[in-house]
Amino acid sequence: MQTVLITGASGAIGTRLRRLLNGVYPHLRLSDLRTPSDLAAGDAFIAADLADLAAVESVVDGVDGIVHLGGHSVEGPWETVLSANIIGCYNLFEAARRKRVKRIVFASSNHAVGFYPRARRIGIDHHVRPDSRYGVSKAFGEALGALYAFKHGLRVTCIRIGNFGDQPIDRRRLSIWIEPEDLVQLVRIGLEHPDIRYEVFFGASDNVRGWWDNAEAFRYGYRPQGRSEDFRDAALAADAKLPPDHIGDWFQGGTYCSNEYEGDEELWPL
Ligand code: 15L
Repeated sequence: MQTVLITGASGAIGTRLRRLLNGVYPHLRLSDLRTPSDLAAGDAFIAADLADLAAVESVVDGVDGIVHLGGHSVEGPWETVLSANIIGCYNLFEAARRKRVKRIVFASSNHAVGFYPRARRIGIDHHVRPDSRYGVSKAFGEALGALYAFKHGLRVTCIRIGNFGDQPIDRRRLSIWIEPEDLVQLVRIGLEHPDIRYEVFFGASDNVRGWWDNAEAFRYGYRPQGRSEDFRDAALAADAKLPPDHIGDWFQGGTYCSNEYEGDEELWPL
């Protein structure tokens, strides 16, 4: 990897990752709709709208690998999700194919499988169960990644990111938290490991309360260092202040599940 592009470079994850990846590859290229507020002299930044295929083609021209963080990062109206995460994701993969980019690491989300109960341990062989339009867009991105990997030969890694940050912020996040350095490990496996063709990993640190079997990531050498239990007391104290949400508390996706919920509780556990 000589030149690596980070889309969504102005977002919370993008801002952190570009600092941690600085110096790892000879050239980092950054892109987003908005210019990062902390852009340094010498940073290679190109503003682009993912919904504009021609603009995306010029952003990906000449890069070897892409970390695709761009798009809408929470639940939203269909038009927003459609433009940023469905059309935008398609444009990114299609532009990468046309410009012969070798690898893509796609920031998927736990919300692609949010409708599994917390009582179930799941692996990547479980069907997707999106908990939101946003989760559907992440399942779409994973499917698109498989198409471009198996049909067009790109090497694609999808990381179902749990909750990214310096520490887990509540009970649910004790199960799905990932510290920034652990996400960097997974991204680097996706960009560098010689055996990657198409893989899906769970983006989680070493969480004893975890719900996910991350055997594939471990097989590629992932060794998470973050331990959510180190922050248990603060996370549980913060959790005690949250409003009651028996639907959100039942499912892995939390409030993404209880939001707009009209399902049949008599069918639980699912
Ligand atoms: C996500 O996918 C979102 O991008 C982030 O904002 C959080 O909501 C996270 O999931 C989560 O589940 O905590």
